[in-house]
Amino acid sequence: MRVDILTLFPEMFESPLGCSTIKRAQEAHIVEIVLTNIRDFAQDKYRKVDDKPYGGGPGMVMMPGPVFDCFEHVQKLSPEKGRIILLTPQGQKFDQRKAAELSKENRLILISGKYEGFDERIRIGLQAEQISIGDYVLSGGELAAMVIIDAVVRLLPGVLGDENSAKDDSFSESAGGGLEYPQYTRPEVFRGLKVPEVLLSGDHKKIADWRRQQALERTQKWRPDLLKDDNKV
Ligand code: 6GU
Repeated sequence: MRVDILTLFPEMFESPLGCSTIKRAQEAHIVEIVLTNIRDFAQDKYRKVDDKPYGGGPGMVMMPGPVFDCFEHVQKLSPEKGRIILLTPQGQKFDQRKAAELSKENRLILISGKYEGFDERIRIGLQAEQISIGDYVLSGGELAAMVIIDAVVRLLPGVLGDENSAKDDSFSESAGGGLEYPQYTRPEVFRGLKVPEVLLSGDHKKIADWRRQQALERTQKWRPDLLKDDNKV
């Protein structure tokens, strides 16, 4: 997969993309992530990329010119058209289902801007789909882009060491769209708390049944909203 990120703050991505799972996925050439600075496509000598909103009001709005020029430059860097995503709190809410869907694409083009917003002609002209990561406002789309990349990249074949380890994730199909079952590792007793006997039994059928039951119980208790049909992954 190729991921292009258009941003005013490419340096924000260095650490999250340069560590751990995403770093390894890039080194293994499973994903290629390319950052492009929108400001490099500013059209005046002050490198201006935002301006006051027509009609008045607070804050600044991303100008269409630099974003369009940057986008057109980036799109030509690879033959694949790509799925074009605008990061905005007005977007569709990102979830595990969307992560799985995006992980099937060959190319993603993520555009992050400042929170007061994009000039509307950017959304219309680029025919971008809008994605939000939740109902709160961030000061920019960068953190949202990183969240999406992390959730998507770990689903790409070969990224997680154990091919099964994304399968039982919370929200995944095998978790019934609910939360994951409880996990234990050594030691067998920690500060008086013992590992449930069933997990030491070696009875795989019993263990699978217990895990399913536990997953359901904790979902009912902690996230009953996930059990509604329209929330199923
Ligand atoms: Cl994608 N952008 C911003 N600025 N705020 C957000 C968001 C995105 N998703 C949730 N809040």
